[in-house]
Amino acid sequence: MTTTAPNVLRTAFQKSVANYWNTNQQDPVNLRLGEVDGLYHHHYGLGDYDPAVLEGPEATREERITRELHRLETAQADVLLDHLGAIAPTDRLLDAGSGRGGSSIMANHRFGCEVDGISISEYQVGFANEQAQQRGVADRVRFHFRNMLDTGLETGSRRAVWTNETTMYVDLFEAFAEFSRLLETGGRYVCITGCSNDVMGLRSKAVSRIDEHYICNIHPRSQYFKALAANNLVPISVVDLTAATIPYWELRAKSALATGIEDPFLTAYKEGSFHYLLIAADKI
Ligand code: GPP
Ligand code: MG
Repeated sequence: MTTTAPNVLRTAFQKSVANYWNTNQQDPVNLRLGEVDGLYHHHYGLGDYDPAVLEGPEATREERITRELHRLETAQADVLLDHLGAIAPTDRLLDAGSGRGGSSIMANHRFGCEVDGISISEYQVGFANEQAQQRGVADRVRFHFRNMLDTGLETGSRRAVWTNETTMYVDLFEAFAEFSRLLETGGRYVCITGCSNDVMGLRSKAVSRIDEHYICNIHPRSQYFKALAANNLVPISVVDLTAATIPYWELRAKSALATGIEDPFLTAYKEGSFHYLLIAADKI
């Protein structure tokens, strides 16, 4: 059963974020990629693109680029799942900020486990549940209109929790307190995020443009580790994925689906003011 907790949207900020994702429904950069194989992602890509996609017949060039961008986004979700540790079919996982459901559906496919995804966008929850239905996994993968800061889910019920590019929408101390509560002892939290580089001081113009574009608040790298330590979450892996995500942005900049945010990402990564980071941490 999919469920809703009371008072999901509590602040003006949360309402504006929900409104963005509820009304931004015709986003071709996400829908055209999702249509490739029915896995709809709301995150970026990892790995080198095949330069051959830029060659060959002009008539099918855009289609080749779209498929390649989608392949890199799916590869990103696979890297996240690789860091969850051993997951049994009897385990329960939480996808905090589940978007249109791609990562959750991949996790169930890989591990056979139950996955709950939560989002503050009712549109996204509906879309993702429809995907689970179509794939015949709605009994194991469920999406709910809930707030990751106060999920209402059972304490200690999760073997793993992940956030795939969603922590820039929340206070990290509040979010990690809730994830820590939900995890069993020894359970794993995995985060892929974009974070600003404290070594460069305050946020760069390019990072501010990314915040403005998505209505988010990118956190400094240091905040992640302070908030993990404050919530009994002990890092086991920290992977700088910056170099591996740059090709995705370079290919996306050549696509007709480009949204205009490609240059700020490329500038921020290349100037060193911003990192694409994976952190895995265990609950003690
Ligand atoms: C990805 O979603 C982006 C976010 C969830 C927010 C910002 C992330 C950072 C790492 C800063 P998307 O797939 O909806 O974005 P787009 O429509 O641009 O592809
Ligand atoms: Mg996208």
